[in-house]
Amino acid sequence: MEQTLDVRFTDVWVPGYGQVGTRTYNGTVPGPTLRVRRGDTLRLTHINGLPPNPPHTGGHNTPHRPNSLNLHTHGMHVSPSGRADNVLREFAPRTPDEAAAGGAEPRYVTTVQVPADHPAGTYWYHPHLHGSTAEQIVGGMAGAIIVEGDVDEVPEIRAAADIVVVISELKLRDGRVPAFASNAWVTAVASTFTVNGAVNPTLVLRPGEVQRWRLVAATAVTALRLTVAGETPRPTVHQIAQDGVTFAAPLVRQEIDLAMGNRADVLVQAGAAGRYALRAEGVPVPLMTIEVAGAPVAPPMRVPRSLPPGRPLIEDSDVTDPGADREVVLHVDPGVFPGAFPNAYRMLGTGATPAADPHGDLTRDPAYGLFDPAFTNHTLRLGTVERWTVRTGETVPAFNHPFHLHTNQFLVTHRNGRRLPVPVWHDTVGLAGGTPGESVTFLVKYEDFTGRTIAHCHQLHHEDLGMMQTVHYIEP
Ligand SMILES: [Cu+2]
Repeated sequence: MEQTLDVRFTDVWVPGYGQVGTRTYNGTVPGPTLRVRRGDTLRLTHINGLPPNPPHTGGHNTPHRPNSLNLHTHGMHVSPSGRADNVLREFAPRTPDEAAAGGAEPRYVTTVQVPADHPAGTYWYHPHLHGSTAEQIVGGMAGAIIVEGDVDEVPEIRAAADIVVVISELKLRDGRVPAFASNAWVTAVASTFTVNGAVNPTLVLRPGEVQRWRLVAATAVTALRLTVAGETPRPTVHQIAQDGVTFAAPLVRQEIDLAMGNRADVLVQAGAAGRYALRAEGVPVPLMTIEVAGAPVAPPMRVPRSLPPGRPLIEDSDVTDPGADREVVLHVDPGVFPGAFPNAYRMLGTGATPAADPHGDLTRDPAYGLFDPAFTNHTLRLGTVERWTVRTGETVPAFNHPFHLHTNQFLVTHRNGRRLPVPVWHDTVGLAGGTPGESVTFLVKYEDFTGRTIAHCHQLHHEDLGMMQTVHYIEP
């Protein structure tokens, strides 16, 4: 599968909002949906038509190079090295001299080999260059990746309309994304939520119809608790996959929690005619209006009883090195640094980036627990199964630090120390604050791909400000 992704500032019409001038893939928000089959090669050519980067004088854990990018195939189990899903590359724009001389806009080739046994499901892509990720994603740079395969052949699913629902969270002021110039940016600039590039579009189902929605939380800042609102009988939501991995059977859900970066595939079963809304808790405007109208489908469409599971489960007894339990804490220390970015966004616990001066005041140490690309926080040996516990150090309940590990999906077995009735595969998992903040425990097997990549908070401005670690997958 081949696709050119032309990145430049574009004027985009956002229905329900108006004209927006922003960085786009191919002139649209969201970018094009990429469909691949298991075993295919995804060949992407990025053209960076953005202007030269402004000079940067702040530290490396403050926003910088807003017009450089790269590519992340979020959630996919593919190589993080070379010209594949390598978020340590930089796709720079022209330099000021090159732009002044009218030189060609640079092109960058990415080749992602999708394994033949890759779980079929819903993934997404976005730029992931440290220092510029948040500003680019809140401008709408994101798109869905669909990996086609076995689950699509289930008769009830094959019969359902396949609808990609990309939820974007745009940070706009007067139709522009203000530069990420201070911590206040996140709260001072209101979020505008769009579905497939429109504010509150309408989706129509017929009574008795079942549609498959691929919900993508292409958001940077806000965790979404989704519900279908309206008079009963409301359409029924059956979740069939989380983060691209199909369940063993559909699960009826009253609400769907999507932290930033999560996906959920759902089968939506429409009953009586009526108007309903897909709502996110705390967001005043519906994300989408759902209209059930027209001639009933006869006989009513069905939801399958069982599904081909996307990945086999792993067990606690598979943990190969019981001494290798990792515990990671995502924690913000406010008011540490001078200037516009006073907060220290840290990852503490196992593998934390060490302090420059271990005898100094750790809370004032700009190295301690912050991202350092030259330091390896976690060395992870292929073939081993490990257990991680990740928790948040936040006391404010609304404050969410979603944890995202690149390259290997992980099986969440516990939340807040309690075993889940059914463990769930994730690549990103939300951690709400509170007293105490939430924790999750997961099992992960490092498989197939060596290389250096990252684990980080998917509240993406936190990542740009240092809430990120390096992981190094190595040969057994
Ligand atoms: Cu965070």
